[in-house]
Amino acid sequence: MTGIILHQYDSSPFSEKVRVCLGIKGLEWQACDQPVIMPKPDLTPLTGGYRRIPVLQIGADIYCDSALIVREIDRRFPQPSLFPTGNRGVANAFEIWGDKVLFQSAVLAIFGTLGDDVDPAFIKDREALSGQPFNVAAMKALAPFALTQIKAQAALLAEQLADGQAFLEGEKPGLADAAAYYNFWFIRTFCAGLVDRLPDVAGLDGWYDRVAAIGHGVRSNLQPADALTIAKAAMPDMVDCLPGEAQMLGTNVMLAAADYGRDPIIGTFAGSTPYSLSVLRDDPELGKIGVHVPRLGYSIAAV
Ligand SMILES: N[C@@H](CCC(=O)N[C@@H](CS)C(=O)NCC(=O)O)C(=O)O
Repeated sequence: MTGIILHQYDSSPFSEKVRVCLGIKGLEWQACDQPVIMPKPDLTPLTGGYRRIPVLQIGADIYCDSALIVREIDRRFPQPSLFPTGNRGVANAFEIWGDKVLFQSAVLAIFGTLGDDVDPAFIKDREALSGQPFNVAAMKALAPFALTQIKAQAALLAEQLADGQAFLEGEKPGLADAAAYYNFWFIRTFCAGLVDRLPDVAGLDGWYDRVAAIGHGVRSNLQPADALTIAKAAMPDMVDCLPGEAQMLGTNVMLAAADYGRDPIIGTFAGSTPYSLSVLRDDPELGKIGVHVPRLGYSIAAV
């Protein structure tokens, strides 16, 4: 048993990135399905307020954000590596590009195409999440442009595959593949017909099929109530702390995503690495919970 619990929902693109990474490693894991919109009464007691998906739980440790989740999985289960050539910079850059640039175009193309078919409850929820209007008319107008951008991004990806290599970093799949792939998966899942295949972009369809064939490892399902029971019965792991931040240990801090879904996570500062920040929370029902966020894209403030 790996103890990996992924709080997710099947249609979530950032969860698909993690699921492919679990597939690359062939790991056993448990999917704990959470609602697509608020409220999420079985998730926020674990995170302390963070509502986004996916969230990784291992015992009483909670890892927020796919960027931290994939690195924590790679740390605990190093082989096969998500950085197959050891050139971490390449995968890091692919991931940031996939999560920001390509994802933004995918969102515009998908919701601009779905247009008036988008569920009003979903629109209301995502407006609260982003703090901005979910402007269907503007998305509709921008969808054709977004599609041209996706095709242009696909052509850049294809350049990387042009020498006939199977995956973006060579013969072995890694995080770079997962981070690029999930965007095309997102488009195909939600808008079949939009960019179903990309016959003009040599090599891309073959690469997509190879990544899809990796699968998701060995998945079983877990009920949310059981995930809470597991957290209650466990204690969080000890974490390291950067020497320059040791004076903050034990003080009350607030962590929050800086882009959207900024619900604060409040706890006592418990540690840090160059890539992550950790707090310890004392939940009235669950006891001690460690919550970890990436440093990149998250703020920390004293409370
Ligand atoms: N940077 C975050 C972004 C996560 C994100 O935006 N997830 C979407 C679902 S794929 C989400 O949380 N939507 C709102 C919700 O599910 O409540 C990550 O990589 O995990």
